Amino acid sequence: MSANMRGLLVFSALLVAALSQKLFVGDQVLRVIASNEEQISMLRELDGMEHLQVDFWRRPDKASLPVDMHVPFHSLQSIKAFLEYNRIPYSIMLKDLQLLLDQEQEEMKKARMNERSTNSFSYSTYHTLHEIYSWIDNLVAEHSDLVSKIQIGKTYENRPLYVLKFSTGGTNRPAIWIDTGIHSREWITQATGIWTAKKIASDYSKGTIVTSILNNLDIFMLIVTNPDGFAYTHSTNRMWRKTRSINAGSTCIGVDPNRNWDAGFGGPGASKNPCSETYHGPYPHSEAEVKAVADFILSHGNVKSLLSIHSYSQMLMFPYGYTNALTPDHEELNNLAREALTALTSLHGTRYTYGTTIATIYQADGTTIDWAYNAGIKYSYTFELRDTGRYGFILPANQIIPTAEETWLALGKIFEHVRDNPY
Ligand code: BPX
Ligand code: ZN
Repeated sequence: MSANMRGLLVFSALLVAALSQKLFVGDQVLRVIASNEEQISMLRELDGMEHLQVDFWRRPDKASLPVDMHVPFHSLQSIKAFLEYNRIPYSIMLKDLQLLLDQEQEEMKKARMNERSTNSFSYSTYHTLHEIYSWIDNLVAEHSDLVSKIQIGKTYENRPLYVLKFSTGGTNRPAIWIDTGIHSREWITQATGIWTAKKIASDYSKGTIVTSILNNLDIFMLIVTNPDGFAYTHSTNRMWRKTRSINAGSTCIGVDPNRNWDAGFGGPGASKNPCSETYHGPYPHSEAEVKAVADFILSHGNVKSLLSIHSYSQMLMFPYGYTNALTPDHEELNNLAREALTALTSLHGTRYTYGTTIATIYQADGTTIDWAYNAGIKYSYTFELRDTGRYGFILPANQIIPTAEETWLALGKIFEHVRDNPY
């Protein structure tokens, strides 16, 4: 081991020991190219095996899509031997996850600034829950004629769930719902949500597309949809995805909030194993965070579009994920996706794929957008933001603004379509 590397290890340990952060020294992310169904099902067997602790960053489904798996240092030898023995080709995407996490922490420390106004906030940095919640209060204070904060409920650990409402009046206008961060480790999504909310608030008075949108529609944004998980990604385990609820009869914590919705709940595109990252939970809407959103949207009764933002993979998807059946609105949703992505790509050349969830990424049961669509919300989409796996969930902070800017162009096309196609 070089002195340099030893230094880094000591540095990592010191940096995070104070916060009792889980370390990922020597952990790797492998990109696995399965060539047939048999290999796919062998990979699937690894899901939720407690001793191996394989964490799928992109899950096995179609042989055409690579599988990305985060493998802890302690099981690297056996996983690599397993892949080689079964002649499943792989490459190393990230050769030491902790090095990337150390860089991310350093950048966050450098960027600490005063947080008294949304203008001095650093949009090109990742932030803690506390910082985001005070930023929300600042935004509301600075635009009190346009923006308000609604508490729609509390999390399992009793944190408030805050929705930003952008409205220029009317009574229960047709509305667009945007949620980011339902999977807590997808940090680019909360960061994009923050930038987007600031953009909406500051563009309104400028006579832009936002003006005509907000003269017709309300926009609701839930920026930290999974606050317990998000706080945990900062305090303890950067790679946490699920909620933080205790599972009866298991030592494993948390439910996948994007498998917990009442739409195809419990099917094969989710896991019954509480130790899996896609555990669907004991029953639909068992998670306080999911129930709060579902209740709010249903009681509002006039939501016309639901946009649920994830990362990574660069995809724009629409229902369904739980069945191969196409919706009656397939053509329209598909055309709008294409139009939105033409706009997105025009800015930085970022390429997305699009289509139904099941055809584009994999079968997923109990997802937000399928529930929304079945609840009558026609324009229901999921974005999978940058990247395609080079950095995965640890997207460098210098990509926040380019990501938010290009996503904004796609959102604009969807907003306009919703405005111009009342139903
Ligand atoms: C997202 C929305 C609806 C159906 C599927 C998705 C893909 C999403 C998931 O499996 O819940 C992928 C991700 O964003 O969670 C990334 N990941 O697999 O960790
Ligand atoms: Zn996700």
